[in-house]
Amino acid sequence: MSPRAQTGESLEGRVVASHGRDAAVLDGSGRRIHCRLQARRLTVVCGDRVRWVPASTEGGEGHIIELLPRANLLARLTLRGDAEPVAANLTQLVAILAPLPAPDFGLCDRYLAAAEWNGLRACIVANKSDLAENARSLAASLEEYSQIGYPVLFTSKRAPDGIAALHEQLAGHTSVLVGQSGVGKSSLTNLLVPGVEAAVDEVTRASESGRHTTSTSSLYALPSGGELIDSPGVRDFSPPLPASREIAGGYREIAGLPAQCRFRDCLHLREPGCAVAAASDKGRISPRRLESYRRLLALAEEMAGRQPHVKR
Ligand SMILES: Nc1nc2c(ncn2[C@@H]2O[C@H](COP(=O)(O)OP(=O)(O)O)[C@@H](O)[C@H]2O)c(=O)[nH]1
Ligand SMILES: [Mg+2]
Ligand SMILES: [Zn+2]
Repeated sequence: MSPRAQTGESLEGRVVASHGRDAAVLDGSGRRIHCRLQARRLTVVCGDRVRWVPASTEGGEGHIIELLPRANLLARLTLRGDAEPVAANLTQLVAILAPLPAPDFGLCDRYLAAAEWNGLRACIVANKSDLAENARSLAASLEEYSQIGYPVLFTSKRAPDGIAALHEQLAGHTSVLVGQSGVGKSSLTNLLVPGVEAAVDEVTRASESGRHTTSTSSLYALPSGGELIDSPGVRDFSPPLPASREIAGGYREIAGLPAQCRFRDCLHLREPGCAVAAASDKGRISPRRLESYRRLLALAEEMAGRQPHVKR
């Protein structure tokens, strides 16, 4: 596009839904504008700040011409090894688990690691607490997370007090709800955001022209002043991985251990004099979390095209 076409016309907005080349943008007065992406190379996700230009013909339509700098970006690794953006400009990640589908704690660890690397606050929500028997064993498994400082909240679409506590946790934050398909992200969103169903319909309609199916994220304003992003369910998730020595930064109990390993560059695998392995032997670090860290490290090495350290 020529620079002249942009002059004096572009406005700032916030992406509240995106789907292929279509996006819904909130303008300064809270009006929802259906926008198309102007340039091929542009991709936007929920939470993005953009500059857009109203279409000359109809009202309520426009083109996104520029993506403004992101404070942070939650992304996922695709099977091909590319980083695919999920949501931007977040302050909190909410990892949701449930007794059903069977909880995947490795998945939860990878979400939490993504939060740590992005400097986001994080908490865990154990949903479907009405499924009594299984919910109790889930609660027991989640103790290792509360021990390392992650708030663990218990919710059910049938119990208002859990929802009230979740409201408090979300107040004033831009939060993304993440977790396996079927844990209840959308159900919780419906309980947290009044009138959300209408907005969901609107997003679906705006994207009907697209060739893709409906899985998409949406950002909603919370009554408490925060914002909530409901992300599409996943079967698996890994964030793009940093260099090997930075993987531990995704595991706060490992990163927070006073540096007492014999080797300064210890990766806490099988090095002699490893303080992390010792802490795990003494029960101060969860052996499961340490194993989860080692698996993620092995994946990082594999992605970097090196021989993994762990060969057994
Ligand atoms: N028993 C029970 N079922 C729930 C609860 N929350 C959601 N569900 C059910 O779990 C299924 C998946 O919910 P959904 O919100 O679509 O999950 P999402 O894929 O994470 O968005 C639906 O059948 C919901 O009715 C809950 O608190 N208790
Ligand atoms: Mg959903
Ligand atoms: Zn070590």
